[in-house]
Amino acid sequence: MTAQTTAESRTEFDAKAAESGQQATDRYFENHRVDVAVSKERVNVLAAEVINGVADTIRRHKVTYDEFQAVKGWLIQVGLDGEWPLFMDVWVEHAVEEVATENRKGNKGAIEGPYYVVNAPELATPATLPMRDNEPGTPLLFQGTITSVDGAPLPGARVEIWHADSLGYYSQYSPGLPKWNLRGTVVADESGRFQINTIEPAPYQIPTDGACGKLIAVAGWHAWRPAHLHLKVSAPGQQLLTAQLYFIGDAHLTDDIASAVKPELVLTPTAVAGGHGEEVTYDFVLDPLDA
Ligand code: MBD
Ligand code: FE
Repeated sequence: MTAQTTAESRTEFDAKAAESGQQATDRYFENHRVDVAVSKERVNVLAAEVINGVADTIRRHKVTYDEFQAVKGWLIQVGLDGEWPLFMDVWVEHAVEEVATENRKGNKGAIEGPYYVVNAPELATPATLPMRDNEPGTPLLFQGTITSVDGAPLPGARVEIWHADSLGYYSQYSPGLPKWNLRGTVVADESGRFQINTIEPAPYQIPTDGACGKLIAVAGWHAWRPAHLHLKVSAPGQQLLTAQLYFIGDAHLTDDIASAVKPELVLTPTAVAGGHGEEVTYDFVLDPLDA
């Protein structure tokens, strides 16, 4: 299984972590549509409720001017550090995901997080994700079948997959990695089957050197997410599934800083007989578009 990475071995990562926050801001508009119309009625109700919620908290806890100015400075710093994507995805997205998928009959999903990139290279199954020569980490064969809710295999299904390397770095967000390292779009076969060769990611510590890390430190929280694979699974006529998969035995399954673990999303890999590394089968069930 993925070993717990110690704080000592993360020095280089920590030094560069603020850059991944800034990258997530710089790249956000490339990878997301934000020109979505939200009605005046919705903005009025939601903005007023959030603002009133803040005022209620201030009154209930008798927040002081010093605390108010400290928070204002911190909010400014989140933006200067480019960490709004990180903040939103760690502390807010899980609730949006729960609401968006509450009526789903197929697979449970999970949050997208800040490090998705559109248009990762297409790979036929059986696929090996782009990785460096001697990419560190336990080899992992991840395979499964993609079906509809009535059990029919889905031809034309695709698995977009992206994950951190064995030190917790994401390509295009941490410097020094090949552009598409550990990212790919795997095209399943006619019976919806896919096989992906990769390596097991490390548990992930969100950047500790920026404003989000400061909040975590002063609140006495920890910065860890369990090791995870990110996925977007799609097929013609089916709803896109955004999910993450975790690994049994991970120390942070029960206290993910991003509140994004669900029991249905935990993998139990087994040792490959006579080989090296691990393998695991996980099947995806997609909901129809019109549901
Ligand atoms: C990640 O890799 C992640 O998945 C989330 C949700 C937040 C920060 C880093
Ligand atoms: Fe992640």
